[in-house]
Amino acid sequence: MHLSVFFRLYTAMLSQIASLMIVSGIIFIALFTVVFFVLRKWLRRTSKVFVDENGKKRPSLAFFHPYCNAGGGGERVLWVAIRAVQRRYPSIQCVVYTGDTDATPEEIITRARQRFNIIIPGRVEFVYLKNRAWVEAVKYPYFTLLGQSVGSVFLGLEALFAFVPDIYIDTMGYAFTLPLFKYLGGCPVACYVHYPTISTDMLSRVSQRVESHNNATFISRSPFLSGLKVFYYKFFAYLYGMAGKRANVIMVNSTWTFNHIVSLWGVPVRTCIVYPPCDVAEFLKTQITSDENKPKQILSLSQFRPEKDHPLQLKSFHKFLAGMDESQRRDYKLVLAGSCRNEDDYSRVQSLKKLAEELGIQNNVEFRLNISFSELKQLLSESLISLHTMWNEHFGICVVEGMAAGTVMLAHNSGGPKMDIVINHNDKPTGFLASDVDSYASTMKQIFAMSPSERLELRLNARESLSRFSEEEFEAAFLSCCEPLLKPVESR
Ligand SMILES: *[C@@H]1O[C@H](CO)[C@@H](O)[C@H](O)[C@H]1NC(C)=O
Ligand SMILES: *[C@@H]1O[C@H](CO)[C@@H](O)[C@H](O)[C@H]1NC(C)=O
Ligand SMILES: CC(=O)N[C@H]1CO[C@H](CO)[C@@H](O)[C@@H]1O
Repeated sequence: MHLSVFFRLYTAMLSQIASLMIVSGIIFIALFTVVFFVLRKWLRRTSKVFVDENGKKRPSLAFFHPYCNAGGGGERVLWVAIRAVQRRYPSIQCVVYTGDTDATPEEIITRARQRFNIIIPGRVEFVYLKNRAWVEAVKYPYFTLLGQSVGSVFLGLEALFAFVPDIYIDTMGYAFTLPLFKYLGGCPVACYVHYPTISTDMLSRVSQRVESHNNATFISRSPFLSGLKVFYYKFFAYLYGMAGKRANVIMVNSTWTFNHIVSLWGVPVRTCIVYPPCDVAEFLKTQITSDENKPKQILSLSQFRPEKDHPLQLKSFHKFLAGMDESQRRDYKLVLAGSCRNEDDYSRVQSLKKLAEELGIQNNVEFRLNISFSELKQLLSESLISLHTMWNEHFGICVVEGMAAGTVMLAHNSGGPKMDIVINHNDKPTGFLASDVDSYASTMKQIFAMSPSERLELRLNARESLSRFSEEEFEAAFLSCCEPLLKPVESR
């Protein structure tokens, strides 16, 4: 008897609590929705409006590029994109969110002109962000990925409260700002990705417990901590994908990035490759003529870093020379040119010299360290073959440079050289690919055996193919990807 009373009281209390929770949940969601929409409306209403000389509102396109004054490859992309938009859609006002609070708009525009030779035809409006430190890695010694991402959302909020654009483009890879601008800002969003914040390579490295950069030994030693780290990476990759796939237009800078972004974000139909403009103007200045009077010289141009795989170059060259008699061998030379950044690089050079001696090719191999740009151009102009051996390089700007300068390219059959650069043009080859000592050695032989006129045809074709990486091609591809966003606001 007692028990059943107690039981009835108990169930009554439970149902009270449940209904209370449901009601408060509904109230919370309703309140949140109201606040969200009021905030969204208020942001847009109070935001700055640009008008033309007739007092008509000008649509705005904002670029999120907190380091717009840095002068690197990413900034070249930014300025060429702005110039392209201003030329095609003069009615659209371009805006840049920047954290370079120490530079005036004039200084930033002047630097773009001096650094990249890019003249911005119209006016660019700058929105200065004070809290750029929120996205700097040094602030987050642990959970760097998550820290920087949360930081970027706060920086994005600062940007959004300062100005609400009609279209938003992130050009620095802060994918978590995309949903913010899309939902709270209420505008279509696009992004240009140079490099995925997290890559599928990283995921597999952690799960195989390999020590590498940003590793800690105590984590890779312990299965439990490694497991946690894998979970953290997977969780982060999931969030990254959820944020990234909000973009209406996704542009990536290479096939490598395309593959990673498609596997993480999962929207191949909205993802397109837009090659960034490569600065090879200096190399294009040299005339390409017959190489019959050039010395039989192979040039390898790269920093002395382990992944560049210089030993493969020496071994291949050794194999190539192996079948020749002494008088023939004397004609051939391999030049390894590159910069030495530190002690490690320097000791690598020492061991490469030792390897050359062991192989007995030291008289045919020359090392040129820390050469100047004019020496580099000189070397390129007097070499017949450019040699590249790095496995799975994401892109390979040195491969583009070698082809622009008119050498016959022999690159590694993987990564960027295989997918993006040394590919047929006009159905004709633009260079050669190899993957091991045997294939490198036999391809060297094949190239030297070609007639100068055959090589000339290939070299000219290679240079012509590089127009894919020109500013004109970039502009055309960028505008055509963004047209679905830009066209509607232009005619509004
Ligand atoms: C794409 O961006 C990454 C990171 O900046 C860079 O390493 C790579 O070379 C770029 N690709 C091209 C085609 O420039
Ligand atoms: C090459 O340059 C680097 C940095 O400028 C310097 O530290 C290094 O000592 C130089 N190495 C040689 C061999 O000149
Ligand atoms: C950042 C870091 O801790 N890197 C370490 C990763 O593991 C290698 C090999 O043990 C170390 O040399 C690095 O210092």
